[in-house]
Amino acid sequence: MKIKTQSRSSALSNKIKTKTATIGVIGLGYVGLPFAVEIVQSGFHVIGFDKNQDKIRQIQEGDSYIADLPKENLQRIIKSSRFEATNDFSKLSQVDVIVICVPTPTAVDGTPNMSFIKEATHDIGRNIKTNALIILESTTYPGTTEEFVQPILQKNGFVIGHDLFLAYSPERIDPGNSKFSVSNTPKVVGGITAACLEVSKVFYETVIHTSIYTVSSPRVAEMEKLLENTFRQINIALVNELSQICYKMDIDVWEVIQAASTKPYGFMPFTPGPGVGGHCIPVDPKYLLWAGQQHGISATLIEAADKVNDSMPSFVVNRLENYLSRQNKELSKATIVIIGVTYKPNINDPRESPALRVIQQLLDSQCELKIIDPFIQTFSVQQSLLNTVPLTGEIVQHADAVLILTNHSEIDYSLIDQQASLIFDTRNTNFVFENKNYHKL
Ligand code: SAJ
Repeated sequence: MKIKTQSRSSALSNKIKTKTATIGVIGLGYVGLPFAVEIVQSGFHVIGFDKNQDKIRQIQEGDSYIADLPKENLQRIIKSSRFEATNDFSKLSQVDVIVICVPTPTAVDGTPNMSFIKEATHDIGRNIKTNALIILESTTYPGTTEEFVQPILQKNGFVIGHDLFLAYSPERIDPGNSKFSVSNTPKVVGGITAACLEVSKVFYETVIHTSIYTVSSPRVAEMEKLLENTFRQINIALVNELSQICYKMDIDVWEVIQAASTKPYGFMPFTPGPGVGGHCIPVDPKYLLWAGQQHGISATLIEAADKVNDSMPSFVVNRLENYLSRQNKELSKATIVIIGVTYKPNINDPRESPALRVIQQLLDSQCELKIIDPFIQTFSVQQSLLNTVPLTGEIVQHADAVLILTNHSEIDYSLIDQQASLIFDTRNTNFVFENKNYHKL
């Protein structure tokens, strides 16, 4: 068996090294589609799979729905005829390597929703050929690859590590980050067997030319991703809680963080804000919390951090109300200009954005809102569809306050500084405000 396995995995490695392997990517979202483009650009034929026919159509029309993927790049790889997007999963029979980049949401009670990984794995099990490599990249609870994915593939008659290879490698896509991309961010990989690890290492070295860090098992790789993002969630909660204490003690929390950052070792700065959004930081720690609970350990630190981060939208609204009352204005009768809907600056993604929770609370308080976000035209807040409007001097002049929730670079902050009667900046925006009624978190 060992010799045959060796020849099978080296045959696959050779197909990868000679770029004659066909690569499949399941899930063409903010992780899968840019990765598929990267793989085509490194010389492979790629088939992108997604259940969403609209996405397939948009891709075929060269219309990129991913802010980090310029449509010119997408159109170029489509013209190269080395990329096809399809929702015909029977074409999985044509691929030698398949990367799974499907969503891994959590239910309201924090339970992992494995339906997307389950469906993708069943599609693969029904169609994939022998000697193929499957790599799960979706963030998930430790044990998923070995205890959830592997058994489904084995039920289709495969012997993992012998006639099918399986590994886990966490995606490290940072939306909006122009410095770090797939091709220059180190990749962590854990294989079910040594042969699985070897062939997945060859894949990443060939495709993204970045340093590959191998670990002893998929669950180590699954767990390290959760550490990466739970580390962020807890440290963001720390500075959020610090901002609440500093506010009460009339201490500038930003000055405190800047001073602490002078320590050249043992400290890493995070910034307070209106809360924590996106599809990673609010979600990934819940997998760690859930995994701990399954093993009788209640990860109280993660729960406490969630509570602090979740308290920030109300903290922001209460402070805004406080600033308005100093001008004898009532929040319920106020017109507020909101700057920024997305969960972080210079991207077009509003998912889980704390701005949505602030906006909801202000709407509940009967405020009139003028919402500015150059990256978003319409968005929904609890069943109601809202529109953004362009920033104008008139809108700012007639408002009782400007609330900066997401500090996109292209916003005209000087206009706000000159015309606003009150500014509450929850992001310590990189602009020197001279407005006499300027407050920051
Ligand atoms: N946030 C703060 N204070 C901070 C940092 C972030 O309030 O100091 C808020 C942001 O405004 C946002 C949320 O937290 O609402 C998440 O921000 P993020 O910078 O963590 O951005 P994400 O969610 O896009 O996280 C991704 C992650 N990438 C992957 O999971 C592959 C994360 O691991 C990256 O470290 C992060 O990008 C990054 O560094 O930008």
